[in-house]
Amino acid sequence: MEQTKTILNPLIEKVRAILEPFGFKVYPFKVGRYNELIEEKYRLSVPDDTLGVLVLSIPDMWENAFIPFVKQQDWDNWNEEKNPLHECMIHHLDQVKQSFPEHDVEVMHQFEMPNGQAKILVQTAAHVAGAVYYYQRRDVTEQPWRVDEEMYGVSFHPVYGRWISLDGVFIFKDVLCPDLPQRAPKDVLPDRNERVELLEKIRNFRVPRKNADEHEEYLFSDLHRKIDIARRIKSS
Ligand code: B12
Repeated sequence: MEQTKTILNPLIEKVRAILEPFGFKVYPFKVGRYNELIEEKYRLSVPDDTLGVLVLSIPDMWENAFIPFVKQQDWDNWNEEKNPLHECMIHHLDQVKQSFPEHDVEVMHQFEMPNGQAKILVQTAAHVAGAVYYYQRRDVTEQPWRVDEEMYGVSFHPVYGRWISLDGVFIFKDVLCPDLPQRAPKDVLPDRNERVELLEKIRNFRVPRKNADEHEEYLFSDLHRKIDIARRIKSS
């Protein structure tokens, strides 16, 4: 195991240099801080001081990563069971893994659901990494909802609001980061009523740019239509 004081900054900078040009952002965190918040069944079986790196994408990812990826694919032979955006994520996150042959890196994608259970809870990971505040029911005082009403939490980015995707996490299994400072995420909605509104109806909120229309159309389409959209992009 390597202590990270000397290697942590260059390591994170290297991950940034690989991913940021494509519209991704990366944030380190200590896995123990993630594990201590969540139920046992979601915990990652690594020592508490293990280095995790959260990856999220901002709207630029569509033009910088997805469209170029789509243009490179052979759509006549596309496997119709594969989600093009997921394949794009696999491609880019694998580039990072391959750039660290000296380390034991596990890539966990947000869409991985072995046995129907998310492998990684990216909203909690993004919160402990200080990247994005994860607003949950528990963050609202005097809750206006029934106890049995399901309210999903929302990660709300200080700049892009909801126009982000929390894509996954790298676990550097052989890198310990006992001295990594914990950064609190920016609480951009300290007001109770704003939190209620966010959880009830995710809104646009002072954002510099939203997802492209085609990006949104993609996200809200079934797989068949997603592949059609990718084919349309390729031929445009
Ligand atoms: C399964 C899933 C769904 C399911 C169920 C949703 C759910 N939240 O359970 C369904 C299909 C309904 C769904 C729908 C959508 N989803 Co969804 N979904 C997921 C997925 C893959 C796993 C979520 C999960 O299983 N959570 C399990 C539950 C138990 O986790 P939890 O509620 O957060 O509870 C934990 C925390 O409370 C934590 N905890 C406890 N105490 C504390 C204290 C603190 C301080 C903290 C931080 C945490 C914490 O412990 C709990 C676990 O033990 C995630 C990606 C991922 N891998 O995380 C995306 C994800 C949550 N979905 C996302 C999106 C965008 C959507 C949709 C808008 C998609 C769409 N196009 O329609 C809809 C919106 C639904 C809605 N009304 O909000 C985004 C949310 C982004 C964001 N800004 O928050 C995610 C993160 C995917 C992504 N790429 O970014 N989704």
